[in-house]
Amino acid sequence: MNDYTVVHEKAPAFFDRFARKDENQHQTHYCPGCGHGVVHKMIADALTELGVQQRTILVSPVGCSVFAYYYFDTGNVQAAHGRAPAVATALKRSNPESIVISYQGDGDLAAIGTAEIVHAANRGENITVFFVNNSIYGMTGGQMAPTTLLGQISTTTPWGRRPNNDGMPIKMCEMLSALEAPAYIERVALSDAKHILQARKAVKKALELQTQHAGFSMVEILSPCPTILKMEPTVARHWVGEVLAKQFPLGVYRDHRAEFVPVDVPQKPLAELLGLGGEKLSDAERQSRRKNTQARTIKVAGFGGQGVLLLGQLLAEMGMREHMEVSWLPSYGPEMRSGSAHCHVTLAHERIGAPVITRPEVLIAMNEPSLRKFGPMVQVGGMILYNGRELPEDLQFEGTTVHCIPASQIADEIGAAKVANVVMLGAMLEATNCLPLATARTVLADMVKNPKLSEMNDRALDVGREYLDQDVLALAVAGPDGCGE
Ligand SMILES: Cc1ncc(C[n+]2csc(CCOP(=O)(O)OP(=O)(O)O)c2C)c(N)n1
Repeated sequence: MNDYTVVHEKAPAFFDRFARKDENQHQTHYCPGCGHGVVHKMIADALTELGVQQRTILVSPVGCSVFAYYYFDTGNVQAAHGRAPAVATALKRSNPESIVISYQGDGDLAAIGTAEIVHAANRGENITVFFVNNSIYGMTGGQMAPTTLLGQISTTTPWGRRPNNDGMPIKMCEMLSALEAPAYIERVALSDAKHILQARKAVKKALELQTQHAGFSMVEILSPCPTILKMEPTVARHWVGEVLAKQFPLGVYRDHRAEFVPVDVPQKPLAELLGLGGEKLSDAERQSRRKNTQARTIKVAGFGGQGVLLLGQLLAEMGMREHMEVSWLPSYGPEMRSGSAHCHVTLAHERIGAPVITRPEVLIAMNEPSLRKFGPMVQVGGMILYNGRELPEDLQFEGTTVHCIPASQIADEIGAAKVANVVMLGAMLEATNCLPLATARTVLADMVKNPKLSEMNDRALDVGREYLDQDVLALAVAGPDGCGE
């Protein structure tokens, strides 16, 4: 009698139904005999066996790998060509408990994405990479890949790959195992049942190591691509074992499980590393500090040279010192000066999901083009602080409080045009109460070393606040849609 049961069922980690047009629903995206489906099944089974499906995020970049998100009932992120290890790094670092998989083809990983994979491996990122090496660019119709064999014909090597023209096939396992950080690297092949079982084990082991915080793991899977190689599926499978595996020897290239590379050591908070108010706060202290601050999404916009990006940095710095979660995302043209520039600043009490702000609560518009461009994006109930005496006649922002502060003019009177951003900072702090004034003073003093400028900044901060106060009074008379004056 058998002591095992054969179960025919869909792997639980797959969706019940994959998204295809109804007339194609009977078949997957993959060609008959393609290795991707086999690798999918191995990963899906391993996720179930390890009980990690619910916390798994799969990154599928460009190539036939991209179809993976139609099948895996996990978190799915699509990455640009070659960038999956970088995206996986961000996902893992921001969600350390997640299990992050980078699922890549050979064109993706070993050509356009060479830098990303090398550096992710070198940093010992605690992610798992499944590298499906079918020796060719499959999705785009058979161009040469870095792993194409010598003499192998492809659409870009019609006479066969020649070393003097096309270089030698790149062996990624060998190359990455020259680095110190990776924990586990193995090459397997989908050539026959025995090797497929070996591949299953390797896939599971790589994922298991990630659950143990062991560091970077990668399994290279030599895989058939019958359509592009123009072979019958069974012939393609044999070719993988008899030809491809000769060039890319199977085996374990790195296994640090026993030594347990300590790449996941707890890190100090950034503020502490930078020597910025890095005191440890208890939850209660943090809670009470929150009373001094308010979460805000802020966009600062103007032209290069107006201190737009610096103003964003000052705000982020202040938030950090107040133990807030902060992000600062700059955006500027290639010009050094006078091009448009803006930045997104999030001051939050919770972890920040994404630094991009599409609908800011507060806009600091340092010039008219920025006001015109970003003013309409401000949230209803939000606030615009405009560097100008009054709004241009044709502009109105319904449901938004607008304060006009002639910051550039005030800055000139103080003695330096460049403190206009600090005038706006003073006004903004007064209008929103999002950060304590004392913190602004300390940050300015720490960041601006020139004593004369420092004095002017202090003055600018105060004048900005005072101007805003008058403006609020005037607003109470004029109504919320215009600038008070
Ligand atoms: C930036 C960029 N360059 C080129 C392409 C075109 N492109 C799509 S798939 C692919 C090759 C993928 O080959 P591989 O990673 O080996 O995956 P396979 O399809 O063989 O599984 C290329 C070059 C693209 N989508 N994006």
